[in-house]
Amino acid sequence: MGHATGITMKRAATRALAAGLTLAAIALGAAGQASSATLDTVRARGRILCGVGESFPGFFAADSNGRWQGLDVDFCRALAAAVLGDAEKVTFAPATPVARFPQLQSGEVDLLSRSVTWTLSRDAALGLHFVGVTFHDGQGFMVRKALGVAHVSELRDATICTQSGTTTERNLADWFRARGIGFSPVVFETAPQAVAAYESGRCDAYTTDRSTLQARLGAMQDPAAHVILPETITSALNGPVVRQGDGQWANIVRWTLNALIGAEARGITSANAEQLRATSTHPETRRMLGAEGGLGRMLGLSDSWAYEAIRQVGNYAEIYERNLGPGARVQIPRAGGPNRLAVDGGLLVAPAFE
Ligand SMILES: N[C@@H](CCC(=O)N[C@@H](CS)C(=O)NCC(=O)O)C(=O)O
Repeated sequence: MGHATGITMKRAATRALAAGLTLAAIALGAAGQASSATLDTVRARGRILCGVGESFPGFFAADSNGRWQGLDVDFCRALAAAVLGDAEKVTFAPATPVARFPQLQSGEVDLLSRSVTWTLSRDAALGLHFVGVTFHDGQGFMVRKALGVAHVSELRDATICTQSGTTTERNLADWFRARGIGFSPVVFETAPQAVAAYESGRCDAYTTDRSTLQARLGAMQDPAAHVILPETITSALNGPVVRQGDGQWANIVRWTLNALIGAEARGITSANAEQLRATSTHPETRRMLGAEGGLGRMLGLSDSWAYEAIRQVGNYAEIYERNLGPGARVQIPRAGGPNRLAVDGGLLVAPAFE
């Protein structure tokens, strides 16, 4: 009896503590929301400013009508739908890889969404904050077939074109140094300069993320004259970046990405989101679509934030297929690669919507 009472008392104490923590969390949440400088700025401006690169078809590139297209571009449209209720309320601001971090640090843009590789020094020492992974990539090499090279290790004393201010430049040096293989880097600020130099024969090889190699190969004068070597020398986790110190904005960007991936996992699409919001009985689907749970308010947004992102722009699979699937200008098959849901053998997974 005394024992049972002890347990009951402990339970009561635990409940009281939990209630206290919940209240503290709500108070903190409210304070956090009040201090999101970026969200306040975005709301006052009525638009999101999205930092992209100059041109990388499939990820970020203006089409013949001047409209930006790509996986990274669509992520910013989804964010605009989540935050402002309208996927079109976003302005794209291009910059070179060297200029992109100052562009974000100075407040010129609200985030970067442009194949930025997540590294410790960028995350910890540049005042930046990586929020997730939109595309799992890896560094590769392209050579002219006539060079007769089948592996990266055969590029001894080769001249290799790459871009400055990138992880690619650093990884290239690390990989060759670790193996005691000599080479000459030829570094350019923009991708078109690096590709043009390689194509004109100034370099024996061109190295960057494999997705870029694939995108550039299709646009070369004679694609059949070049080959992408089989080795991937490092993995590259690419995703959106915000400024450090605005936790609420980081959460909004992170959970918008989680919503796109989570929607694919739950079978929620742009076509069925409206119907599922009205009729689904699945608790997580209902919370994700704002039919119950108040999750949007916890982020400082409307409860229909994820619903608007999915309805207006689509889930991760729809965004991927639109920009990189069959029929797209650049095609990177999802099958067999890392950019599939974990349940399908890939690396994409979303935390719980609860
Ligand atoms: N992911 C690597 C490489 C980034 C990179 O080289 N990006 C190029 C190729 S996608 C780029 O932004 N090109 C467009 C431009 O130069 O404007 C990094 O974060 O450093």
